[in-house]
Amino acid sequence: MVPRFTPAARTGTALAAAAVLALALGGCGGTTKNSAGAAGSSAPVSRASADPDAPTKTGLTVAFLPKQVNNPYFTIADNGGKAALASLGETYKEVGTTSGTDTAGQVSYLNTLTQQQVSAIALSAQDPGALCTGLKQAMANGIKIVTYDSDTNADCRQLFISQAGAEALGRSEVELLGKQLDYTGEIAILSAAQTATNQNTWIGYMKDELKKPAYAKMKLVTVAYGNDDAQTSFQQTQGLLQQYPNLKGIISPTTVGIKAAAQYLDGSKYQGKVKLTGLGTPDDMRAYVKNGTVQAFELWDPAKLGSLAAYAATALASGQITGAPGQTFKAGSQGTFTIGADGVVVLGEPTVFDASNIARFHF
Ligand code: RAM
Repeated sequence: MVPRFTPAARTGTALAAAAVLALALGGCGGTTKNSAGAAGSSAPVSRASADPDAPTKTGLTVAFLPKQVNNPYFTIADNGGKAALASLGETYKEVGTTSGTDTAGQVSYLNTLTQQQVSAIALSAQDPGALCTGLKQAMANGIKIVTYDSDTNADCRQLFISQAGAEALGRSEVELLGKQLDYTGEIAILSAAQTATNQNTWIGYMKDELKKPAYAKMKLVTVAYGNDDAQTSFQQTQGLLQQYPNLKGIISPTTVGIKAAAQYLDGSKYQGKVKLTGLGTPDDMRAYVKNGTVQAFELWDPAKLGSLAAYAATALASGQITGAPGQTFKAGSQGTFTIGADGVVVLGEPTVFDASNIARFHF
């Protein structure tokens, strides 16, 4: 896949690459491994020693910068962060763009937060490299950076709060669809933005899963991009079905995409015939499970993801952790979490929703 960058994003990526090179030339040694959900890495973020017993600082401001502010998924996630910060007595704010493909907009919101000297930023990145120059500048100014949901390159943040193991997520979506198709037929993926780190990581694992002998009769014909925009995702679904008349299934690893695809299938002759799975919220998908448009899909609890990001940001800003693997921090009623390789913290296992359990979930 050749990623498409906006001119601004391209400039950002080039600057980021230059910054990474400068760090490498500056003698910052060590290598880090690319792990589940991490976008790739080069020079590690410098990590001073942590004081696990340091008191939680008061008066902190943690800013959430999601991929897209008007995406219901991020409303739930960021409200989870807001509630966690309220329980700690810290200040929450949220800023961001209304488009999932406005990388230049995300960079500009980031730079404003740096000027405002917030204590920490929780970011869901539209692109793995484009924000790196700004993120490194923020970190140089003492601002702690936690990515959540969608990572940057690992050297551009202290921690990545991953919704679930990226590999398991990618493979399980293929498995969910395979079961429904008797492991036979043409399938397509309806993704979000072409540069989205999280979707691209999952798609990488989906393609790998499809190489297994069990999927020899299943063929991925294309990956379409709905940009986390309802209308674009709807049109892309329509386009897929027109272009591939033998299409038997669609995986949409985005809450906006799967909802739009379900909406399209529901009103079409393909309803129940073309299978759809992916990542959706139970509230969005309830009606489609009820009427048979969708059998099963999965997700984690977005509010818990946002909450965990807020606790992690607070622990970083308080000096209790620095982002090094093996360090632990407390996340209120969610318990204690351990930082893994490359500064990745995993929320937990996703839930598979179907007619048997969807009534129990409300988000
Ligand atoms: C969309 C966004 C988000 C992703 C979810 C599943 O809302 O693309 O990044 O994690 O779907």
